[in-house]
Amino acid sequence: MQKKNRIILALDVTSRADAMRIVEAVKGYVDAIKINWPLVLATGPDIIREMSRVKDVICDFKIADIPNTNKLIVEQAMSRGASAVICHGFTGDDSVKACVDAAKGQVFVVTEMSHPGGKQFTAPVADKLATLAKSAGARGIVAPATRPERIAALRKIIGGLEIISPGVGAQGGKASDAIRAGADYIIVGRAIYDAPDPGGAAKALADEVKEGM
Ligand code: 3DU
Repeated sequence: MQKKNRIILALDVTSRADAMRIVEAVKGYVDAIKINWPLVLATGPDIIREMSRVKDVICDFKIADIPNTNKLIVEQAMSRGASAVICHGFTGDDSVKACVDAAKGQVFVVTEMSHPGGKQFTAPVADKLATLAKSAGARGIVAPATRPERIAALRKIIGGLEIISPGVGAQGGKASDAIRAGADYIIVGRAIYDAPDPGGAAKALADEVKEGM
């Protein structure tokens, strides 16, 4: 994925027509498309291939199972054109390594989650999850734009790994704060796809990202 606008679109819509319309409007302002269960369950797994023809696709399946099941899930995503996947780390190093092997390293591990409940169970172990991501050979981590100070702290643990950061807009985080704290990319869903003018909203965020650089 080309690091240009530093925005990953979270395409959490549930119709193919909406997905196509939004991607057409914003493709000049985002570097990748993140696909989660709502879109895949609504339209079928071939949407991964279809979107991958427009932009790099990250499959955010929050994979969290035993190593063999993780491997099977990752193989299905990658064979349909995904460039990377997102997995949980609380399942342990063998499960994360199974994802890393199956995705040839193209894995982001969830650390502290961005929503309020993320403080309950994920925040206390986030540093350990970041350490695990590094030792397992992952490409990067997912860290909260709603708590930029945590992005900065996790950056110190992972060094040069990538940070992709959800929580901008609808969850209250600011794009420029997340980038300034050390995020490589912000992940944005509703603030783009629910906007009356998704293209304009994505452009405004791209401008704001530049402010944070
Ligand atoms: O809040 P938004 O609409 O901008 O969407 C955020 C996306 O990022 C959404 O797909 C969600 O599943 C994902 N995500 C988080 O919001 C928080 C995390 O800690 C990890 C992923």
